Amino acid sequence: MKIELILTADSIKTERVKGKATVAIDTFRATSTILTALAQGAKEVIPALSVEEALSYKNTLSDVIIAGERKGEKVEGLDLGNSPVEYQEQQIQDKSLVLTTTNGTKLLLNLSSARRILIAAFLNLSSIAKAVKGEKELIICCAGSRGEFSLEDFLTAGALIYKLKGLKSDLKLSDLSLVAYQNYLTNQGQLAKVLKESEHGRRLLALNKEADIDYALQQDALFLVPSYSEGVISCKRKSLENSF
Ligand code: 3SL
Repeated sequence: MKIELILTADSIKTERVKGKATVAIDTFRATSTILTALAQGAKEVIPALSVEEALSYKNTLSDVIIAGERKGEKVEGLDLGNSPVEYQEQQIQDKSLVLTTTNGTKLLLNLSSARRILIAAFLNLSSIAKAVKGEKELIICCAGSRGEFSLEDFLTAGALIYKLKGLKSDLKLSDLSLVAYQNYLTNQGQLAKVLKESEHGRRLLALNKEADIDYALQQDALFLVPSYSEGVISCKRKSLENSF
């Protein structure tokens, strides 16, 4: 299996991902939030680029929750922000969640030409590794932050490669994938410390969101393989059996 890595949502080119199997990562916090909502029984998650677009779903969908952030904070008028720890099963179950975030939703929309788009974070790495192990080529796509590299996404990519190495012996890593893997090996015993010192970690700490960081760093707390297709993220119910 050949593995490539793209560092930011902004650097995804339609032609590069067209027809390919991809894994989308925005560990702080969009993909962690999406996984949490689906684990709590959300029917589907619909990424929206703007707050206006997200709110428009109130008129077209019943049983819908509108959520999202700008500058890390819940947008006024939305039902929820982007803090996975604030999501409650009673509120989410059987609802459609429309989510608009700064980088994560852009990542998914930029991947639209891919053949397969799976949603990953530390929370579901083993499930994702098992789901992609039969692919000949895989592109791991990180959201990054406002067009820049983000360490938490890079380390999540490295951790996914680590899991894949445990399942397959024939990995051909691009140089970036190799560095992500090596960086994960170096830091795997101190992820919380390293990531609380990172730019995104410091920004979340300043917003009193440390609980989101600790939550998002729980490896394999969820056994979900959500995929994004035709504008909607969904998850086969069967794969929810082992969650929590
Ligand atoms: O940009 C995003 O998609 C967000 O996940 C970033 S934040 O942690 O909510 O600020």
